[in-house]
Amino acid sequence: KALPLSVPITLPNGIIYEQPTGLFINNEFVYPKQHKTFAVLSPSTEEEITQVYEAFKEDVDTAVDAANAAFHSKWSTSDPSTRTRVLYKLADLVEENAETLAYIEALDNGKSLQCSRGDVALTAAYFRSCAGWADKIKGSVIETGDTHFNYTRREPIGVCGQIIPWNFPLLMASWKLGPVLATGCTTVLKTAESTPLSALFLATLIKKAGVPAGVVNVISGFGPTAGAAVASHPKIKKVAFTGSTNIGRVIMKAAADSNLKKVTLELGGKSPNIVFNDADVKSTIQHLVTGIFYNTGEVCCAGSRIYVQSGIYNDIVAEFKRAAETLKIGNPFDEETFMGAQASQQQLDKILRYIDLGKKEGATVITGGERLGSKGYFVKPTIFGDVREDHQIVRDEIFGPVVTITKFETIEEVIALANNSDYGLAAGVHTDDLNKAITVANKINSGTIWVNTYNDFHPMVPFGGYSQSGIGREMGEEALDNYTQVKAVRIGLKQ
Ligand code: TXE
Repeated sequence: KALPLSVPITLPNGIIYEQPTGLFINNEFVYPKQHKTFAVLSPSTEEEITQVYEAFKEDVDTAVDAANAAFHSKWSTSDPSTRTRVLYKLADLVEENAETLAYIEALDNGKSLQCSRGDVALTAAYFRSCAGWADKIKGSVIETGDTHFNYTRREPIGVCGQIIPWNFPLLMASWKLGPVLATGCTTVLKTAESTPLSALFLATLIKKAGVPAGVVNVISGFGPTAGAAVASHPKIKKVAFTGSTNIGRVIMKAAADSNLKKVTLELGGKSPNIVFNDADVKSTIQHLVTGIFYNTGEVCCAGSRIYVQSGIYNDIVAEFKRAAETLKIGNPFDEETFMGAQASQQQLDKILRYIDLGKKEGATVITGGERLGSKGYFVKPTIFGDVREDHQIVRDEIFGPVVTITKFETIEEVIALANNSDYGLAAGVHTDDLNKAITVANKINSGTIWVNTYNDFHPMVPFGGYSQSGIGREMGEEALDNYTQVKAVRIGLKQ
């Protein structure tokens, strides 16, 4: 029996909602050509939530054709206030459906409601911020003397392909779709295979907000098939990817080998979180906890390498251990839960493998170091001490609630330690001395530095990686640059 294009799902709060299962193309949910489906699991129960339809290359072609037709409609050339209006409306609709979206996300990704509610709030805030940008995209007039008149235009780049991960399925969709809608581009967005549900639900809101057909197309599917078809599509002018550094390389190669589409990448990290002797212990502990245990550590900019100055080291270790041990882990729908489940069996296995490796490498487990229970992908908050810089648990992105803690003496030493990484996504600095904070911030090789805070996002503050953590920026004015290109017009004037 064929899977319907939408199925009723009962959420743990008793609300029944209609979950779309098809591919969202031209503002309609449609069947893929092959009518194949795949299962979506709940990471907290390991049970199937529903099946959804799977896109392959031929479906990507259909979606790109829709996006291409929409790009050549009035959408990209009419008064930008049209786009402002739909973005404001979309932000309002996200807020009106906030609880449903938060529950879908917790069900599909396993994260706690505390986290998913935060994601929904940031999603609405980002769409609203993009609404404000839509009519503020400007070119310039360039003076070269009276013989010529020169001006530039910032034109939308065209059809985009966007590939997102499973750790923030809704929020990453908003970081991708916001600039598309603000600049007048169109897109085919592929969700991660383990978490397709919230973006499909968001698609219903996109239609309700008045986004014209074909502007946003959302497909569910796997990386090597649908994802690869997006990255190498000849009609896609720009690809935006968030995911692993390895697949980032694959995307860049596919872009180069096909049509040299523009590429932005938001990849992995191994971000240092530095605590100086003069830091306020209470608030710093809070930021260390948020840094590594928020969203079960499945955060690209997680503060996964903690460096503490010797004078405060013992206090911080004791307090941090205590804080980790009092965090509530478990059922994502329990209002008290801070950490829900890891997003997938694959992710659980990877984290447990690294915990094992850390023990074998000779590091000391200060707390945690094991799975919690046997049903659902739960891992105890884990702190490793006695680590060496060449340990793999200090070098590799684990993408879970696992952190290393190391003692240091001087500013110079900790800057060198912090920069001893292939990645460069984020860093934290905790100190009461602003001069020290700025000195360290200037010398650290990363796209974001948080001082006396961590994992602290704002729609106006750009985010992205140095080194192997990525190319390009999301949010802020910088995000718009990736979706526009500059045309220079030089006119010879009759003398
Ligand atoms: O990532 P993938 P995985 C890191 C994290 C995690 C590891 C592996 O360390 O443990 O990566 O996760 C699509 N062509 N991050 O294997 O494969 C895929 O379908 C085109 C950090 O899940 O990179 C999904 O939509 N697309 C990260 C997306 O890429 C392809 C978030 C991410 O999956 C593809 C996620 C291909 N050949 C993982 N292969 C972050 N920066 O936040 C896969 N995909």
